[in-house]
Amino acid sequence: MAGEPQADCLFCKIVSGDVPATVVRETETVVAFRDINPQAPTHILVIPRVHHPDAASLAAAEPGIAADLLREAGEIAAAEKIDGSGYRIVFNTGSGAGQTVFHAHAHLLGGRGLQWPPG
Ligand code: D5M
Repeated sequence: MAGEPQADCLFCKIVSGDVPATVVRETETVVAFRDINPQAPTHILVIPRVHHPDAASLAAAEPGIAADLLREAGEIAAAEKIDGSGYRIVFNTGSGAGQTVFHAHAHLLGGRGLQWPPG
């Protein structure tokens, strides 16, 4: 069922604690942890506890949690002190855009210059 934990989902396992992660923030609705393959000095993934395959699906099903996720990303950016120089929030959606984990997640990237357009 939509939102329920999926046995084969890596990020559901991080939410449950079955897979370890370097968690930087947890709330009732979201968990944030450092990306295992960082693309910037600060690279944090912010995910909902509930399972939805991508950000748009999450927003359609649970808009309040999608808003929580964005607000927490901004608060983490401030806590990591990357808000002054600027940061990026990225939702890769679909394998053609580089999505490899099909549990909604925001990449929070900062701490270096960020090019536009992204690759
Ligand atoms: O982003 C999926 C991201 O998930 C990618 O940047 C690597 C990261 N990843 C994969 N496994 C882990 C673990 N175990 N801990 C932390 N980060 C992880 P996507 O947009 O789907 O390509």
